[in-house]
Order: sequence, then structure tokens, then C-alpha cells
Amino acid sequence: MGKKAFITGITGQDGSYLTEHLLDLGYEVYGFARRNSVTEHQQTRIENLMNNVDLTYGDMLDQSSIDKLLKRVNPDEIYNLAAQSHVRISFDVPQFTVQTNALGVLNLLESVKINAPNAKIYQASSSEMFGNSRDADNMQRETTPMHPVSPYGCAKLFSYSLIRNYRKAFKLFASNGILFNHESPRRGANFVTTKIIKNAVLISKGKINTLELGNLDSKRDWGHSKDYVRAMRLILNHTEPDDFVISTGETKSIRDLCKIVFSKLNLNYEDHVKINPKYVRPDELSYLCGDCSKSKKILGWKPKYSFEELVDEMLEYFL
Ligand code: NAP
Ligand code: G4F
Repeated sequence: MGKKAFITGITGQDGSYLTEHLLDLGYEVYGFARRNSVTEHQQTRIENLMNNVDLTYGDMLDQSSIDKLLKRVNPDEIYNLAAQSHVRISFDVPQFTVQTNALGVLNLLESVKINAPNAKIYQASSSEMFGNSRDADNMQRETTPMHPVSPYGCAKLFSYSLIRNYRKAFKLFASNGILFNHESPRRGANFVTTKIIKNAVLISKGKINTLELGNLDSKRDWGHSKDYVRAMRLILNHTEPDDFVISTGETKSIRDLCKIVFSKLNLNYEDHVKINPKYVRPDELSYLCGDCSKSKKILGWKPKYSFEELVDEMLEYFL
């Protein structure tokens, strides 16, 4: 019989790709879905997998739902992907963000300790934890100091620390993947890659004329979600629990992305992109470029998608 994996956040971008990956490898996959008033759209990303996954209602804020699932399933591996994952929105709903992204992880760890102490836990940590900190070579790596600049980043740093603390104190197999931005055609519409690509396509078809954005000068290290979910499984199947950066090592500004996308559609982004202060954040992480040498060396992981291929796949999807 295959291993049993429990994925929180299974309905999200990464949850859907991870489910496909684990099913391909012969895993049994269990997941939480939250109650939502619009049930029709809730499972869109995993629609084609519904016959092969065990989905139950659950929420990271409801300890009883975690306890019940762990007691029933006793999973071998737990992938904690559930989060309020939008950085700007974390300034609008800081309490919900901290409850889910920080206290939700505490709920999970406490439940694992009692109900499934042998399960291995993957925590979806984030490059947003670094804030505006970088090493002398302009990169971030596992040892770079972390000074987050958003409620989202602060909550993720709290949960990152909890994972390390429970690993040492209670000998849990608990690991952090410190993932840099990763995208795909399944990325939410209000993240900058999808927002630019989807709207540039609408402009190219004459359906709209303007795209409103915030800060065009921040830089991000963008990879493909499919590559990054492979890394999650490798992290949990390493011989010991540890923390790993997953990134591409290349960085581009939001302005670069606009230029590339609009020019692929034979358009000039300057004719269409307008700045709306509504999308500028109260504080901003201005530069990300990750060094994933440790993951390459220890896990044998490397990305298969180039930036160009990622953009082309997203463009093709929206076209
Ligand atoms: P996503 O598409 O926004 O998915 C988030 C998932 O979490 C959704 O399934 C969502 O369910 C669920 N969720 C939210 N609040 C919850 C709660 N209180 N209880 C249970 N489930 C809850 O995010 P993603 O891009 O796949 O990212 C996956 C994880 O990696 C997140 O933890 C994110 O913070 C982290 N991360 C992402 C990136 C990136 O660039 N994508 C980089 C570093 C780290 P609903 O659909 O019901 O809202
Ligand atoms: O696409 P974004 O919203 O992603 P952000 O804030 O980097 O967060 C993502 O990556 C993190 C890893 O570093 C994850 F942990 C997190 O869950 C999420 O997946 O914004 C990227 C950049 C920012 O600098 C933002 O200020 O794009 C800039 N931007 C400019 N105009 C915009 C917009 N971002 C959004 N979402 N919308 C705009 O209109």
C-alpha cells in the first residue's frame, strides 16, 4: 500500500499540483476543504482529481477538525500549505492572517504530537520572511537574517520558528521549505503575474485598455509551482528534518515582467499600465533572489522550467 499524505490547502495552487504529483507516485491523498458559500468554484483546481482524493471539511483554526483527521488517517506525511497567502491582503486582515498562518501551525503541531507523532511535517515557509534583508552577494539563503515587512511575513516567521522548536524539543520530523515566488496558470488572479498576463491578453483582444498596478520596481525570483511541489516531497523524504531554500537564482522587476509580457503580444506596456496607489503596500519587500545551492546539493533538486517557459505557459492559458 502507498504512503498516506494529508495536504492542508489542497484546493490552492500548490495543493492541486502536489496532489497530482503524489497520486502519480502512488500515494493516498487526504485533504481539508473549507466551508464556502459558493461551493461551485471551491474545488476548481482539483476537479479532475476528486475521485482519487479523500476530502473532508476542515479548517486550521478548528483544532477538532485537525484532531479528527489525524486520528482517522494517521498519515505518513503532512504538507501544511493552508494559508491566507496574499501579502497585501494581510494588511487588511492581519488577525485572520496571523491566526491561520501562525496559530494554525501551532494547532497542527500540537495535534501531531498527540495523534500522529511519527508523521513527517512539511511547513510552507516563505521568502517573504526575509523582508529587506540580503547577503553581501545580493542573495538570500537559509542563513540570511529574517526581518519580515508584512503581517503575512511575520506570521510565517512565527510558524517557521515553531517548526524548528518542535523538531528539537519534541523530536518531530518537521521541515521548512523556504520557497520563493512560484506561479502557474493556476495562480490566483490577484497575484501580480496572473494579473499582468491575464489583463495584457484582454488588452490585446481589445476588451479593456488599462491595467492598474502598484510598485513596478520591486524584484522577484519567480519559478513554476510544478517544480516547487517536487521539492516539497524531496524535503520530507530526506533522511533528516531540515530547512531548505527553493528558488531559481534569477530576479526580475515587475516592470521587466510587464515589458516581456506586453511585447510578446506586440504591445508597449507604457501605453496601458497605470499606477494606482491602492495597490502600493504600506511596507514593501523590494528585492528577492534566492540561493538554493543547499537543496541542489542535498536533495538533488533543480527547476525544470525556465522563466520564459513559465510566462509562455501562462500566456497560452489566458490566450
Ligand atoms: P493559495 O493558492 O492561496 O492556497 C492557499 C490554500 O490554503 C487554499 O486551499 C485555501 O483554501 C487554504 N486555506 C486558507 N485559509 C485556511 C484555513 N484557515 N484553514 C484551512 N485552509 C485554509 O496558495 P499557494 O500559492 O498554493 O501557496 C501554498 C502555501 O505556500 C501557502 O502557505 C503560501 O503562503 C506558501 N507560499 C507560497 C508561495 C508562492 O509563491 N505561491 C511562496 C512561498 C510560500 P480556500 O481555497 O478555501 O481559500
Ligand atoms: O504577486 P505578489 O502579490 O506576490 P508577493 O507579495 O511577492 O507574495 C507571494 O510570494 C511570497 C514569496 O515571496 C509568498 F510567500 C506569498 O504567499 C505570495 O505567493 O506581488 C509581487 C510584487 C510585490 O512587490 C508587489 O508590490 O508585485 C508588486 N505589485 C505591483 N502591483 C503587485 C501589484 N502585486 C499585486 N498582487 N498586485 C498588483 O497590482
